[in-house]
Amino acid sequence: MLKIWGRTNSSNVKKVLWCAEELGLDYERIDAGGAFGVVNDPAYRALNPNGLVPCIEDDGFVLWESNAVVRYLAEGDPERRLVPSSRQDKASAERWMDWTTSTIAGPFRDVFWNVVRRTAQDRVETELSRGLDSCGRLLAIADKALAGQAYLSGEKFGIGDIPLGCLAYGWFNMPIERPDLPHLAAWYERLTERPAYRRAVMIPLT
Ligand SMILES: N[C@@H](CCC(=O)N[C@@H](CS)C(=O)NCC(=O)O)C(=O)O
Repeated sequence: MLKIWGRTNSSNVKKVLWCAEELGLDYERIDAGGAFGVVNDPAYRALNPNGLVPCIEDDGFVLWESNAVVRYLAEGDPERRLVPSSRQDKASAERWMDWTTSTIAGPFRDVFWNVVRRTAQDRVETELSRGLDSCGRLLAIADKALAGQAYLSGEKFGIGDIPLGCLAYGWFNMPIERPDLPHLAAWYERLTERPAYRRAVMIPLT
C-alpha cells in the first residue's frame, strides 16, 4: 500500500494527501516532521536525505518533493482525471505548481509563521507586512488568470490547482487584511465544495 510520511498541518504534505484523496487511493499516513520528529532518524534520512516531509513509498519506489509526488500520483491514475490532456494545457497547469513553490510559498510562509505559528511577542512585523504585500501582489496574478478560466488547470480541476489551493485555505482563514480578489475567492469557494479538499486541507491552522 502507498505510504505517505508527513504531519497533516504541513502545506506540502497537504498537497499529497489532497491528491491521494481526490484519486480515492488507499494509503497509510505516518506522522513525521515538526513535533513528531522522525525526519532525522537514519531510516527516514535513507528515504529522504533532506529530512523534510512529505515523502512517499509506493511498492518500493521512494519519492520526495511534494509537486513531484502530486504529478506521480496523478499520472498513475488510469483515467488521468487530474491531468489536462493536451501538452499545452498540462504545461500551463504545471506552471502554477512551480510558481506556487518558487514564487509565493516564501512570502506566504512569512505571513503564516507570523500570524499562526509565532506568539504575538515573537512576531516580526516587518516580515509580516512584507509578506502580506508580496502575497497580495502575487495573488492578483492568479486572480487575473482565474477571471478567464474556472481553475488554474483550465476548465476542469486538476494538478495545477493543488499547490496554490493548499495555501489558499490558509490565506482565506487567517485573521489578516486581504485585497479584494473576486476570481481567486470564487475559485477558493469552488475548492471548498470538494470533499477531498475538506478532508485533507480544511483542518485547523497550526
Ligand atoms: N520543496 C519541498 C519542501 C518540503 C518542506 O519544506 N517541508 C517542510 C514542511 S512544509 C518540512 O519538512 N519541515 C520540517 C519538519 O516538518 O520537520 C517539498 O515541496 O516537498
